[in-house]
Amino acid sequence: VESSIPEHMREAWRKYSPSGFTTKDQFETEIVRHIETTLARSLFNCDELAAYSGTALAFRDRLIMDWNKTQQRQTFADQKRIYYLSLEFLMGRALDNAMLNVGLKNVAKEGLADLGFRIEDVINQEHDAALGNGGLGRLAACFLDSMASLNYPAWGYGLRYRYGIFKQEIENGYQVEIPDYWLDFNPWEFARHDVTVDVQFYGWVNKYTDDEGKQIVSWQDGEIVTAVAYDVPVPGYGTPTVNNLRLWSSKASSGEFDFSKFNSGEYESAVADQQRAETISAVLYPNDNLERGKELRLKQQYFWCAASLFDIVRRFKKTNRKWSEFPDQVAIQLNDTHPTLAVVELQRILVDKEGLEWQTAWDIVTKTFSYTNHTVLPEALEKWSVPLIQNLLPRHLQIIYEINLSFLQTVERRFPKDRELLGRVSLIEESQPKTVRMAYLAIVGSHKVNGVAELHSDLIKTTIFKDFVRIYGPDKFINVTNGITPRRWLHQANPRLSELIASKLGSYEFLKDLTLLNKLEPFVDDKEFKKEWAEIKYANKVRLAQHILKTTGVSVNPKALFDVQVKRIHEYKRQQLNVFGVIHRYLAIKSLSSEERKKLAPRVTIFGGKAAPGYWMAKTIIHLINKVGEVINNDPDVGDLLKVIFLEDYNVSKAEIIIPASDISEHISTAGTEASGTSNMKFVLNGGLIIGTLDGANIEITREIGEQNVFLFGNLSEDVEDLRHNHFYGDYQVDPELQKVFDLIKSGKFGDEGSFGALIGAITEHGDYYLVSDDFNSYTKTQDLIDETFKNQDEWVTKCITSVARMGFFTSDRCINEYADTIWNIEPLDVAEEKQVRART
Ligand code: GLS
Repeated sequence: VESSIPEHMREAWRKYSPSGFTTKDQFETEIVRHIETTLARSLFNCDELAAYSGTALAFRDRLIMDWNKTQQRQTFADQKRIYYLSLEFLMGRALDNAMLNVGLKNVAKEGLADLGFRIEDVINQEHDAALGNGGLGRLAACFLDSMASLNYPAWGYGLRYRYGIFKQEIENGYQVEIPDYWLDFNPWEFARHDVTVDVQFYGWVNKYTDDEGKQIVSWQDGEIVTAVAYDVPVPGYGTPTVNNLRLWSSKASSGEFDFSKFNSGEYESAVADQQRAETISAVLYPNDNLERGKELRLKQQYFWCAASLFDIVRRFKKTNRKWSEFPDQVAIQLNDTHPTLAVVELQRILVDKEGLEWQTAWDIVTKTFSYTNHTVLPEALEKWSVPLIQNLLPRHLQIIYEINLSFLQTVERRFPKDRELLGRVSLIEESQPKTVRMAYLAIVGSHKVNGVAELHSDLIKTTIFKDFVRIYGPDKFINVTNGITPRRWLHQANPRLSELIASKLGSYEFLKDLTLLNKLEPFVDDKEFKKEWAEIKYANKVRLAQHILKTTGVSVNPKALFDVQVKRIHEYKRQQLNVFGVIHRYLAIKSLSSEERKKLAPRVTIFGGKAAPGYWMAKTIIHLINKVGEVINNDPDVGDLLKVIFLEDYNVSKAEIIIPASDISEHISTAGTEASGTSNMKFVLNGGLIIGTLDGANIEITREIGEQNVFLFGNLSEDVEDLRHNHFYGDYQVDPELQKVFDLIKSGKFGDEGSFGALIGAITEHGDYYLVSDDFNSYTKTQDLIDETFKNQDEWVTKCITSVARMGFFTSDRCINEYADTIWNIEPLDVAEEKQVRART
């Protein structure tokens, strides 16, 4: 390619291509230039937001140079690429991450100081990129960070929602949702108005035989919506690799339809069409672990899958390879079932557009795709109504039926006459209306299926996907335990702890190889080290206490034990168990004399998390927490012994303040319901201990760090079924201590007896599906043990250090390497040469 360009042009290009700042002076030149020219501001009206914008633009320039080179390098290397399809990317803020990954945060800090700004204040100006709900979306963001840091040729594909997850406010104890319009100023994206894809909806299918006797299938009419690419640079840590996250935005097609309308005077309806098109990428659905089956959601899914597949196929075609080589060049990971239509779309492209034989095409498809399951909760498993698909995507429905037919024929051959099996595994559920079981379609269309923690991967094999293990054999189903990026979740969120660790280990190499943390273990008896460790935790707690005071008006004592539960509000995650435990503790305090109270360990219980706007029970739990807080925080008998805080609008940037400040965090889902959890890993990595059930990744965390360092409680997943059965058919009674808590709530102490009654009724009258009562005694006993253990600070700090030292396994780098080796079959790109060039300049 390069040789086709004349030497003098290349020379000029080389001479003038920017090299990017590395010194403080160069940084200041860049930031001032951006503030004065790009932003049209000056010394006299440069506020913190403008300083943020200038800094972001200066760093963006740097990233984009590396981004360009990375893309060229990957094109020349012509290796297999991984495409990560996710409807959610919960990225959080980008500036701090960019500064740390590029390695120029100190330069920026000093430069900003010269210009009169504190770097923390500047960083705090940034709006979170919140294109996700919770763990699933944040996992995708951690994966992008790891793929770039490990130099994998990887692309993320998602939707560019105009509104991310709503902003949560608490009014009179109730959650209120505020739209999250985040695109006013977003320096981290590049609009590619030249990279567009026309996506078709509705219409009808025309099948005929052409003059040569060939079957032709064409999807006709309907409406066209255009997808426009927006590219977000994803910098790796300590490497020149900057990968790409491509987000699609919808707009009305500029094709013939609109023009004819404009010309015939139908101005209004043409504008309405435009708005309808733009609605597709307008808003993120705010449900976590819940599926609702809305047409607009299906439109989002197809729009994004079709645009991404078109883009991937277009890139492959430029290499002039045979179709049979497609799976050697392309791996596509389905993040949950949300992108499953991509399977159908690739089959459609290969058969209808490229003219491949059905079976040849299907072999390519199944070698290309793999699928990650993130939940066993039945209410989260996607099932799309057949009539809905029929109307919106008529050709895709035909293809789904054909896939199903040939799949069922294979099953029939292997298991003749097992009619029930056929009914159970059919991609079509014979309900009213019929539905397509998307998880089954994803399994059939993939060569590997993985769960996200050991227990979860076992559970999917023995429960929801049992029949498929019989059909395909066990090797298709594997485990890849989740991980988190230590760059954001240690180095960025807890810089002082990261620095202390580096001082002991001799370098920051552990951020690239987290298993090096094990070299900390010998220091558990080092007094000076332990003292510093404890001081850092205390400083983090002071910072959180300030945040709590500022946002809630409640003053908390940073010397108290900070007990944190932050995650989406969901019955299965059991925030209700936590708040009932808090009331139990309150009753205990009230029953003591003031002398006895002095012996108690003071505690601050902190909650945070959003409830899906339509999830009434979850909202009621938030309301109860806030009302309980009002009573307890104002009861003079209690004082500092107990404070209850609900932090508004939990998101990625708040997590970065909250997690480093925790002594104990709660991961207390009913056993068998939380597929993995990832905040459990973040808390332990930041020197906090956890209380948890034997669920998800808690089990593996315990195995790694040792049972003596975890506060485990509650029933085991294998007993859940029997316990539930017993609620209805045994002589079952609610735990007596829990009953006292219920009595206090019902007395009206916290107001709103009506709705709180429903929370109680779910346990006392409707079978206690989440086993709150069964686990209550074990939970409160374990909390008492925590109080006792915390009193011995020396022992406590030993546990924390030991745990951090043993957390190496939970880096998302390990996780991505496992995906690369066992599922994607891709290799990282060699960047040694590029690093040398950089070192020389
Ligand atoms: C989730 C699970 O609920 C979490 O346990 C898991 O850690 C996460 C990432 O694998 O995926 N599934 C889901 O629908 N939302 C999640 O956070």
